[in-house]
Amino acid sequence: MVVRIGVIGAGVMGAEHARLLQHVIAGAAVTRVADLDADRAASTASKLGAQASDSAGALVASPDVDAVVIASPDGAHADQVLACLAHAKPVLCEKPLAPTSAECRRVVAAEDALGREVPLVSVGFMRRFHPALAELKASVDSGVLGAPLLVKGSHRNVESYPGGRSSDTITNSAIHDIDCTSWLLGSPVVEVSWHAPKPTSQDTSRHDPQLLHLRTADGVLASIDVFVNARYGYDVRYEVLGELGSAQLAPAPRVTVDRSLQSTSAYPADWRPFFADAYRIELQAWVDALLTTGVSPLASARDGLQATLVAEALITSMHEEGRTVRVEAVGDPGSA
Ligand code: ISE
Repeated sequence: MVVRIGVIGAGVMGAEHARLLQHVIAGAAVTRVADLDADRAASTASKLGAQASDSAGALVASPDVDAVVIASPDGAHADQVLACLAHAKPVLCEKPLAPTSAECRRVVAAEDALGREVPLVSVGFMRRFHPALAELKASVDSGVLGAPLLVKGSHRNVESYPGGRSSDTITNSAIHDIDCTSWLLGSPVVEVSWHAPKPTSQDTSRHDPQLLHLRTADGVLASIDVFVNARYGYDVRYEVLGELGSAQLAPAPRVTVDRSLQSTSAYPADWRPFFADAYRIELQAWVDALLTTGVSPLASARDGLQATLVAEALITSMHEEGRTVRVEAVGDPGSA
């Protein structure tokens, strides 16, 4: 059996997901592609041997689509997920589930209202499937570090999307660090504070870098720098410091070239090579679930809502001189 997948959004991530689903992921086939740019949808579909749909809605409704991947602009996510729920089709929505908690709550409420035993919504927090981060989490869970006390993280892009604001850095990029920190520690973020140095001269349109303090219910304090115009390379770092030890991601470069008294290694230009294994493992886990129990091991709609609530608290702190802001906890089903 093969899961027939429609991909909404043929930009950087949509095209990558479509390529993986068509040529790498077992048990999946891409049948439809939709994009606001009809030419881009047509060219992406043609390369895959799929059909281009006239709209996201048409793709979701199409009888040759069993499940949907959403990789459209963040502001379109919630309505497109709601369309998938209306057609009772499983959906993997790229992060964030939505940039506002109000939109996320609409999705959670709609999924709850279906009353299905198996949720339909998965959210693409792919770092949970990054082998090195999974090993880091295993170190924390094993107790070898003792009780975690501090987390230090860095999330650095070479250059930002044009036209982004300081809040977009939080809802679009730092949303990964928010989910990843809580997932690593197995404890929700309960309060935050936002800080920033003078902005880089490379992009004065937003606070960049930003420094995010996230405190979990277990009392661990995470300090994460997010720098979307770092220029030197795409770089993600994590260290967990516990009472008895420390564990951190090994440096990412895979190859070091030694020559002429130099030892050099290259940084990737963006997240796709850095997290290539994570995206592949995440997609395969989602498709495998669709072909068996349907119970997705990916992040849920509630995880998406929780991450966006933390992001909104950080934005509040940003607008209020970095004061500490409490984060509302997402309850169990039926309480969102
Ligand atoms: C992008 O959407 C991602 O998901 C990347 O992992 C992140 O590093 C980047 O900042 C986001 O824009």
